[in-house]
Amino acid sequence: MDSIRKRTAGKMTASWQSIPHVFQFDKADVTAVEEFREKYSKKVEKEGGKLTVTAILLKIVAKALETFPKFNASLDFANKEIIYKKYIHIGVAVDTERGLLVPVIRDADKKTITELSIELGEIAEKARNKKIKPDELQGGNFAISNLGGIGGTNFTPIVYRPNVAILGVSRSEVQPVYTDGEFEPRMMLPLSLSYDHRLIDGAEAARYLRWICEALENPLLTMF
Ligand code: CAO
Repeated sequence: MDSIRKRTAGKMTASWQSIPHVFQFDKADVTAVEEFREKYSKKVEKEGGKLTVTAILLKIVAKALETFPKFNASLDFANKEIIYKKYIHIGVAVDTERGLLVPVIRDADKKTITELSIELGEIAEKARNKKIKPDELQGGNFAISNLGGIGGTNFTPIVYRPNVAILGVSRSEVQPVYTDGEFEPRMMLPLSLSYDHRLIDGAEAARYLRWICEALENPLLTMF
């Protein structure tokens, strides 16, 4: 095993053995998000970023973590304490030739979608070019794992300890959705949420994931 495989193996074993995982699934209608991406991709490109679904999700998830502080917390199980974080740092799973790396976007809530697009592109490139520093892989409170660029209808990522949840993103596709007596072609994004049932209850997880779906469908909701 090389150092990355050893690290991944150690972290995954520790997480899987200590966290009672539950998985929640949902689907977001991202037809409007795709229109937005198409409309503004050139603008973000001019500033040096790629307006991807992951960058948009970073913005929405940052707001979701603010709204649902339990998902931005960690558990000190020995002392039976919940540690609520006052900052929003989000890890993003990056597929590299050397294996999985999870660089962290710090203070995601304070950044614009353009800034997040630029930073995501930069850290993913650094991770792939072996330029990422150890401290850039640490300190995340929540993580996003997007396998949609590769494919698949759904999956259940493992929560990265000491996080208490992780969002899995699968491939969006056009599906017939029944609305007002008719089927309409809509772009649907399958999402999964893996969470630590010691801290988070099923109803809270369902509400949190629904909130993310509704925010993708109607971003004004994030401003309440
Ligand atoms: N549904 C459909 N298409 C998607 C998609 C999704 N959910 N996510 C990405 N895509 C498409 C993009 O639109 C892009 O298409 P174009 O080249 O035609 O524009 C292509 O897939 C590649 O996307 P990207 O990588 O440029 O964009 P991103 O910012 O969304 O993703 C990153 C960045 C780092 C998340 C991704 O490159 C990656 O490494 N994913 C793998 C993560 C992983 O290994 N997870 C498993 C960890 S175990 O939990």
